[in-house]
Amino acid sequence: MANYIVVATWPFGQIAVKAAAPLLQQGKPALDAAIAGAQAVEDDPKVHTVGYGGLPNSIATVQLDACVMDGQTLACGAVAALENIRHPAALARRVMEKTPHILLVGEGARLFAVQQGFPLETVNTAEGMELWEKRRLKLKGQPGVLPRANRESDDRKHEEKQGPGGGSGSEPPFGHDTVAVLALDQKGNLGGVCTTSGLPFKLPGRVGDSPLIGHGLYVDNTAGAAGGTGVGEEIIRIGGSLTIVEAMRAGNSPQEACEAAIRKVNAIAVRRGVHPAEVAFLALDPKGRVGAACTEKTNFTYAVAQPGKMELLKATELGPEK
Ligand code: SD4
Repeated sequence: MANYIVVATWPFGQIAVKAAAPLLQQGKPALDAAIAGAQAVEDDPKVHTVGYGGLPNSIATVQLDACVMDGQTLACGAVAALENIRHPAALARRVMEKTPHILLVGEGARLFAVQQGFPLETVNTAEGMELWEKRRLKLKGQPGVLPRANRESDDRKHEEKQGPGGGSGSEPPFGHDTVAVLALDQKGNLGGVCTTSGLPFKLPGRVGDSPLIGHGLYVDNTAGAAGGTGVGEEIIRIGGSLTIVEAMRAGNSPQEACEAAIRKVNAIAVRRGVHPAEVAFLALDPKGRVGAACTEKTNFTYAVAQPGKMELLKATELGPEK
């Protein structure tokens, strides 16, 4: 039987693994499958935190962030604060393949997209704008607020019932959610993608962890793959994904590596007075073992597809050490 596995963050990760698994089944490379999975989420207007229909920043503009990484060659590419392009993950791949660079931002990234034949589109949707406007009135124009401040009790009730992302492909809560997709193909290669519209109401030009190699994503066939979601500032502060991959290289399982990274996030969040930090990590090693952990009250779930099986699992939640 074919031997592959693909994992993706949050309940809408099910959309990603459903799109990616058939490609892995056909023997396609991990990176192709991960990008196809991520793109299915980018295209879904019901997912208001990734790609088309993502929630805008403080000036009502949707700015998208994404990166991709190939575990065999360590080739990687990324785009950040990208406007008017629906598929930032595919564009990140073009940066990887067609330029000597790794990260293009803002207007430069958009110009490169046009040169590469990507259509310029309005990625705001009426529904996304309506949600944004509703919350803007409640926030009274405070710019750049982090998810906890963005959230309302209705989001929390929704999450208590269904978890963030709100059931398969349905309405996610307002605060955050990124799709990180990690795949292991039949040849034993790892590939990964991280794509997001970032924090709603972020300041224009704000870049989170998601397009930063080593932070929102890191993939290396010789150690493993990891992706992050949650408050990007707290993930960047510990170099989240690279920390996890290096812990796997040192002999830890993906689960142990994710938990160690969350303990580190927790300790720093307590020190800085921002606990709970709202961070989650997902990891996959070259043997196909999966790990996932999150900070308290994050209620992080992730989708897993492998031959003959698809599941939505709940991550281990860790509070600060007493
Ligand atoms: C960011 N990490 O822009 C992203 C947002 C996110 O769950 O993942 N939210 O900071």
